[in-house]
Amino acid sequence: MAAPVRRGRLIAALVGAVTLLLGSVVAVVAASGAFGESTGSGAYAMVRGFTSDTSTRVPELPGTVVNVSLGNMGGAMMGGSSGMGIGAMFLSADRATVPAGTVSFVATNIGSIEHELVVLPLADGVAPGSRRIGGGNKVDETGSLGEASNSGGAGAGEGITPGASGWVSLTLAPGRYEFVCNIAGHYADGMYTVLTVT
Ligand SMILES: [Cu+2]
Repeated sequence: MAAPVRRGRLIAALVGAVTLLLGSVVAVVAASGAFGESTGSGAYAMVRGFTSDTSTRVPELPGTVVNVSLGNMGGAMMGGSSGMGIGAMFLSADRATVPAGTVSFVATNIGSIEHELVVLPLADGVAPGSRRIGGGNKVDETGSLGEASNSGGAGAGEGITPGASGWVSLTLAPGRYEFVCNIAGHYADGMYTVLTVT
């Protein structure tokens, strides 16, 4: 009678060990998943919250307003001394399509270095991000419809500083447009998106 009891205990112990092992694997996977997330949307959300404190006062703007976020991972937003560098950059708009006519863009820098928004025409069938990168690690701005690169103001300037916004109002015909940040190297690092005007 003793042997089956012992075997039962052994099985119980084995099941317990396997359960523990599985539990820790699940915990590790969950932790790494959470970490992967936090370098993306988590950090992004954090910075978005932070920028609601921005001192930039954006005036009432005409037409359809498109809010554009300019940013980069790493740098000051990750603590500055992490040694992670600037990291991947992004440019995103809160709408993908707008009706033709007056469109106002508010570009807010939620990153840790200067950025800008330049609006370029994008031919049919051409993917955003596929412009040739030329001298100075920039793309050709020929045909630009306008830009928001003035920290705390309208139109062209010296770049939008971290936490600040710039804006520009344009009259857009139906078609496709590519938003780019044309500060050296930023387009290549992912700062572009597409807007369709209908
Ligand atoms: Cu940029």
